[in-house]
Amino acid sequence: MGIYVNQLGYLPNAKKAASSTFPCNFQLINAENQHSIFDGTTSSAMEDPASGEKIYPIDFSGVTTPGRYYILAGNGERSHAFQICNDVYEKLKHDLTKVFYYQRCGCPLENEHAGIYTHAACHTAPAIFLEDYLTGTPDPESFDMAGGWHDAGDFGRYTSPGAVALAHLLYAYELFPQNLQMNLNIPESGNALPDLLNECLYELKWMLKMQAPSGGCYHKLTSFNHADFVMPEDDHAPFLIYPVSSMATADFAAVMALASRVYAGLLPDFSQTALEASRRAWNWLEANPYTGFHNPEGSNTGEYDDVSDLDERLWASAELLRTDKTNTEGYLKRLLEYSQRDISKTDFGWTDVSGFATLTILFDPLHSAKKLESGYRKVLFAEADRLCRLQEVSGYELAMTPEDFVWGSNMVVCNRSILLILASLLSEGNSAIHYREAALNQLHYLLGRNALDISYVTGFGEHAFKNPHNRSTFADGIDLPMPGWVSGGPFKTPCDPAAEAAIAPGTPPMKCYVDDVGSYSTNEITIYWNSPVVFMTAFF
Ligand code: G3I
Ligand code: 9MR
Ligand code: ZN
Repeated sequence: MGIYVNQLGYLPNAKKAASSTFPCNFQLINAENQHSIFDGTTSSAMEDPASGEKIYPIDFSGVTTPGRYYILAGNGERSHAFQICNDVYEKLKHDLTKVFYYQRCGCPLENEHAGIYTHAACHTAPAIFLEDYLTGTPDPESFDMAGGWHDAGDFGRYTSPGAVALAHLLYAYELFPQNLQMNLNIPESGNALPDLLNECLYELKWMLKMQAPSGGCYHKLTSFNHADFVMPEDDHAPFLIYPVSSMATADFAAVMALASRVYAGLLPDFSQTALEASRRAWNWLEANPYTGFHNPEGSNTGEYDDVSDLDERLWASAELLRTDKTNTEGYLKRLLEYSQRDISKTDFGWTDVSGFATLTILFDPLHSAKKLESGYRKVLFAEADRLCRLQEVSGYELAMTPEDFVWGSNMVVCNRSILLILASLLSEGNSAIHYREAALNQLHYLLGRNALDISYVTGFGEHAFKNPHNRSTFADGIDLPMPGWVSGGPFKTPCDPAAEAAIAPGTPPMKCYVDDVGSYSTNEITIYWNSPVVFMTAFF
């Protein structure tokens, strides 16, 4: 039995809703003085397929007075406490962004910037090619590949996931620069750049090292197998440069074009470097077909394999068309060609980046792809309307079907929120409000309005998850993880020993989650699960 709320809270002028598992009369109680300021009754029951629960929705949108509250039912059940206030997501936005600094590889994290979460420089030894490692080449050529962000709870650094995380962050900055000026207290703070761009630059500079002389980009830089649960500086396994893949190359081409644009007025030299790297990657793509990626026998680091690179090529062509005016016809030709293919146009994850193409086409002030705009608009609104319908039949106003709870389902939730935000930005009047509310509902789910009554962001909410599958969190001897991490979240077919032990077969998808450090398939953290939420909070 429970009443589930966004445990962080609500904006005063937004819709405010909660989910109860039982019908009741309820009061909204001021948590400071225990006075009741509102009373209401749950609405009629809804069967919620993703959680297997019968849900009785609660609405208290009428309350707009800032304060700290909880919901109290007639039977004595109460919800977690939450805020109503104007800057309710400010600190969240800051901490969600700060964790990218904690993922930095190749430099020490000093007390001045990292607080208690310090560690020595990690993974600074030169890397060698996988091929040389496998064949045991004596004295193999080695390369300085240091830098970038650790991908996740592991120490690997992978080109495509890095590009996707950067894309969420850089598009957020491009759309809402005024909301992303926060000081992150990182080594570069106080220079001429906003800290968000300082942090992204740390990853971008590393990513430039991932481009081979051919213009193609290496798929990943990892050890042969995942490290034990040690601090990063205690992991001394050799780091290996894996072969070039077309997926990595196309994601690289796209994100470097985007970066070239975002940094143009601020760091002209870097902007030029990024553009040239993007063009070289594009030329490689034009000369080379799809190349998949598979781990060699015996290796277990992330695969990030993709059966198609069309969506990546689509994104690269759209980005370059917008940014690079030296080959307009060449990019447009490919963009038209890929656009006609039967692929999604609305995803923002590592397997499917097509939504970034839609974003860049529809938000280009130069209208570089003018004749494609109406088609892309239609596709975007069709998907936004589908998501609105999904959340209308969900007891949690969540735009997910039971099948959508894949590994990292919270990313699916958040990327859907991004799509709804884009629909809101492209609409006016009541439609704009409608899409915005739907987008915000997804944040409420993430922060506690869900069947497990849990906030999937560390440090935010009375019942926030605490045990991410993250090597440094485990090995640092500090009780709590740093605040601001987003968990991967429920996975309908969990596949790690910790989750298999904790989750009974037949558990509904929304409940297939365990806050256990061992559960990599439900409770890991990654850079590209945090980045969409930075986008969301920057908008809200
Ligand atoms: O693509 C299929 C889709 O067609 C199908 O409908 C769906 C049904 O389950 O599955 C989809 O494939 C899933 C794929 O992710 C794409 O979402 C796989 O089942 C699922 O196993 C796969 O999980 C990935 C996981 O690695 C295992 O490969 C996660 O997305 C990905 O985030 C995760 O990434 C790991 C890295 O390997 C290493 N670093 C940490 C990171 C996070 O756990
Ligand atoms: O810790 C690893 C995690 O970061 C990855 O996402 C996951 C999938 O690649 O793999 C985890 O490592 C596990 C490995 O795959 C199997 N042996 C146990 C490892 C975790 O303790
Ligand atoms: Zn490292």
